[in-house]
Amino acid sequence: MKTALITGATSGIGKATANAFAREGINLILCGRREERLDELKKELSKRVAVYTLCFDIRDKAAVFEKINGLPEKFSKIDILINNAGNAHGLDPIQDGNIDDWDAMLDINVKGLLYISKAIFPKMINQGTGHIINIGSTAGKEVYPNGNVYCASKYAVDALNQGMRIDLNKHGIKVGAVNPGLTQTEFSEVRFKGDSEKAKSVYEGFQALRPEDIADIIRFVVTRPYHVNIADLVVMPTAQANSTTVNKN
Ligand code: NDP
Ligand code: 8X3
Repeated sequence: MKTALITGATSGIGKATANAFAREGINLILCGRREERLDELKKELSKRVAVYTLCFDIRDKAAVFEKINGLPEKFSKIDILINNAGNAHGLDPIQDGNIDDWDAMLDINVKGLLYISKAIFPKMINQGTGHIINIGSTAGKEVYPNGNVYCASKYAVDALNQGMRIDLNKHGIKVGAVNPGLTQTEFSEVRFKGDSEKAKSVYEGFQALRPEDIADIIRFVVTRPYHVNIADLVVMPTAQANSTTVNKN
């Protein structure tokens, strides 16, 4: 049986992926900051697979290494890493951007992803096998108005996805990205700092992707034979043509 570590498993795409993996019989290490949600998920998914939870802030470098290096023997072999934790903070013209928001996006979406990956690389290299999936975004393929620093963080994920694939190639480790378009999760709640009306309006007038749609694709990606690596995949709602063209009625 394989084991997957999923960051940002308490909500949205990460949570849906945890559910999809449990149905696939993949054991789980679930990460996030909201302990209660991790506990609930563990209770539910333990009916199907072995589940271990790690509660920490991905920005905390020491905590990342302490938690990953302290995994119990049963969970110490990690076959699949889903680098999913992340959010947008704010949607402002760059000249009006909030520096704390910039720090949050770069510290979580880029540096946090790097810390987690750095803690797990040695395990996968020792095993001579492993699969890393980086959750990028359409925002990492095309910049949109006011997206500036969030887009930069996702362009960085795109670059890191390519860099990891090149440097880990000789170790037999698969690396690929899944880049979603508009997906209805808690993403916009976080971006707009709890303004639920504003968050809801992002997904009004068209059928956005559901987190389960992305989870199903991630499940497909990790269940391909070893010699098949889906390196970079972009998925949008049918109503979305690019970052700025959405068919709303
Ligand atoms: P959610 O807000 O629903 O989920 C974000 C997850 O990230 C939560 O589980 C949260 O857990 C975790 N997280 C955030 N900050 C931290 C932190 N500092 N330390 C640890 N965990 C953290 O959003 P999504 O599911 O939509 O987002 C998941 C990924 O998908 C992100 O990388 C996002 O950029 C990407 N994405 C989303 C799209 C969308 O339209 N929704 C489209 C394209 C990409 P907790 O708060 O418990 O720590
Ligand atoms: C999330 C998609 O377009 O809201 O990465 O930035 S978008």
